Amino acid sequence: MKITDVRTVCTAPEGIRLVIVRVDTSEPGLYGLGCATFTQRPLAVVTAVEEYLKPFVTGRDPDNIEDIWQAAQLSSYWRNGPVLNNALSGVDMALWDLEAKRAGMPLYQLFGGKCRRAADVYVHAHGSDAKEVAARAQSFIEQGFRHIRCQVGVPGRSTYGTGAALGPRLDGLETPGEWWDPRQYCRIVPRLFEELRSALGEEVELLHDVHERVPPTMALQLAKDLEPYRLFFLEDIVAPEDNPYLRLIREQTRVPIAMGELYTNSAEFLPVVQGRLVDFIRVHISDIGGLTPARKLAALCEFFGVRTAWHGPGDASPVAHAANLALDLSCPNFGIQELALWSDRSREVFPGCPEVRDGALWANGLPGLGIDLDENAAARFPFPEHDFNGAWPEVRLRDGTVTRP
Ligand code: GCO
Ligand code: MG
Repeated sequence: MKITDVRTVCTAPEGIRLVIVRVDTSEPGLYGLGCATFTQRPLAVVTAVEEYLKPFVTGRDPDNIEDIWQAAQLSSYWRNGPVLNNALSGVDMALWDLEAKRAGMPLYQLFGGKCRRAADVYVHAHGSDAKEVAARAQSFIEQGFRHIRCQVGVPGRSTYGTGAALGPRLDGLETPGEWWDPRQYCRIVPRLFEELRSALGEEVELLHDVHERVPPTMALQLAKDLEPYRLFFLEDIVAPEDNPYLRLIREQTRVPIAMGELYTNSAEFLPVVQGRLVDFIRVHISDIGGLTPARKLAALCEFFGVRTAWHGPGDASPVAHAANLALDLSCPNFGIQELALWSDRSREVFPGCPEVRDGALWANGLPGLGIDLDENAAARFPFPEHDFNGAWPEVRLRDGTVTRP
């Protein structure tokens, strides 16, 4: 058997740019799907797949997943960046999908079988003030969810995770941006969780994402201020570039730390796992090159007592979620799975989306990733034309300094 074709399919059923890779084989009707979504630079990934990976892997035996991964990664000499890793992930996930389809079993079975019946998920309750967040969280609790990420708008500021009203745009700059104030945010977040605990009680698990938006020592203070509210985890408290601060934070606070959606290579995640500096690893699987490296990372984490919490936002496609789920079900050190709920549009484009029930994600038991791609439906949701092909808007401090988004 040989790989006969590799191509990308671009679609945006939720308005978020997704890139899917389909790998065809010489066996009629046998193909695999993978996720190659880097939503801020999707067209660069498409070029990497179509112009470089397609000619590189066409004609190879799709059974040789590890060899193809290693050879493709080294073929660019310079490696480990998000564009090439996402492209590689598209092919890699598709090869695992193919392998499990040929074996006639779900991918989690090929990975060693289920350690649990389903994967607990967390969902997003975001709002412009604490009352709105509490109301959304309450409605999720009523729908059976037990883990909820809560984000609140900082009045008049461009806050991650909320579409809260923005203040006046900064003027006097060549490119006016939205304005952000880390101190104001650090004062508001503990008050949010105080209100949430009194509105929702102790039973529900609450999570929060700092999104690397505050300087390290301010983040440490925030973690200490949040201790009384017993979070399930506090995410991306620092940027990957500030990894060494994690030791300091670790020594001074008992808040569980989740890190890693921005990591793209082992030089970033290895010291953090080895030093037991985090409780949860939150790598975005396609950003490190797909399932082949993610399986190794999961196993590494197991020996260091670090649990998995694979990144699962709206810009991880349902194909990526199916890949996450294959690991969630088969890895003993699973912690939690992030989930962005799918509308009927996504379910139409991706038949076989995992089922969401009782606060968890359930696999459908079909061979491979268990998910398909309806290309006609996908074509009805082309990429949006605004936003510089996906690039994120600038966020700036009050004096105009550009800051992390
Ligand atoms: C999360 C994330 C995302 C990212 C997004 C970037 O869900 O934890 O921080 O929302 O911001 O995936 O494209
Ligand atoms: Mg995050």
